[in-house]
Amino acid sequence: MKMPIKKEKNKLLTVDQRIKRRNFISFVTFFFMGGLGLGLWKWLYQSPEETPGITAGTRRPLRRALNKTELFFRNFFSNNHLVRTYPKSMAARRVRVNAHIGIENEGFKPEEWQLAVVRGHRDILKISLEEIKSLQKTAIVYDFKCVEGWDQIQHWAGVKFVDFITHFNLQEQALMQYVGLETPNGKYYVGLDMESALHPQTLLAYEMNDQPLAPEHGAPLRLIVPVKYGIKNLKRIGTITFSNQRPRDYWAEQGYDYYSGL
Ligand SMILES: Nc1nc2c(c(=O)[nH]1)N[C@H]1C(S)=C(S)[C@@H](COP(=O)(O)O)O[C@H]1N2
Ligand SMILES: [Mo]
Repeated sequence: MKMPIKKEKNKLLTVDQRIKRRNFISFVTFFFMGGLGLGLWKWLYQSPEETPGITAGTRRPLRRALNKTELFFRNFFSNNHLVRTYPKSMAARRVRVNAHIGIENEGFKPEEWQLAVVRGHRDILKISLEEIKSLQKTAIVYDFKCVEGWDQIQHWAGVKFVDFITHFNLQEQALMQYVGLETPNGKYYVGLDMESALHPQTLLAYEMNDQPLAPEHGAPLRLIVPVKYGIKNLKRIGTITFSNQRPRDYWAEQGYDYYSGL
């Protein structure tokens, strides 16, 4: 009769040992993972900040990861991809107005406005709205998306950016990597990769719903770049520049993604 009891005892012991072993493994794993996490955190925060300038300050490894994902998506969504368009009847009649940075009306005279295109050092081309309107007009009805979380189907018309480049002989400038656009007072500014600027759906728009642009929508001329979020769609363009370095970008300076593609 002794044997079964002993067996029973052994079994109990084994269960107990098992629990101990599990506990041990759990704790070791817990401390190891915790230590690893802490180590990574320390590594990140002891690594140098990225080169200051265009984008807001972050640690270099983080920016590197961001730039890699950006590159991946730029390769993935090539210029051949067109943004989905809609029939005109679906366009919103009451178009949302979102932000007014750089277009508050202190002293702005639309009738005196001219677009300044910086072709090179001390070489600025001035273009009137009439000249722009004399080029072939292109319209688009698409889903405008703002990073703040709203979207709306809107109808815009103007000249294709790529047609504008051809007409004003800016092909050489268009070989550069970036386009910079700024409001006349320089208070709002965006940088665009050249592929997106030359995308066949990108417009310099002067009409909305078949009417001249309202001031709050960026009269006399605004950018419509359907492959980007709203933040890049600069209202009231004053100056256009070309460069191989990223032009300054208002929201990228605040930490938003520089590319801001869809
Ligand atoms: N000059 C200027 N352009 C701007 C902005 C701005 O504040 N100032 N806001 C941008 C943002 S965040 C969005 S969503 C769109 C909104 O355009 P809408 O007011 O015509 O809807 O304009 C973009 N262009
Ligand atoms: Mo926006």
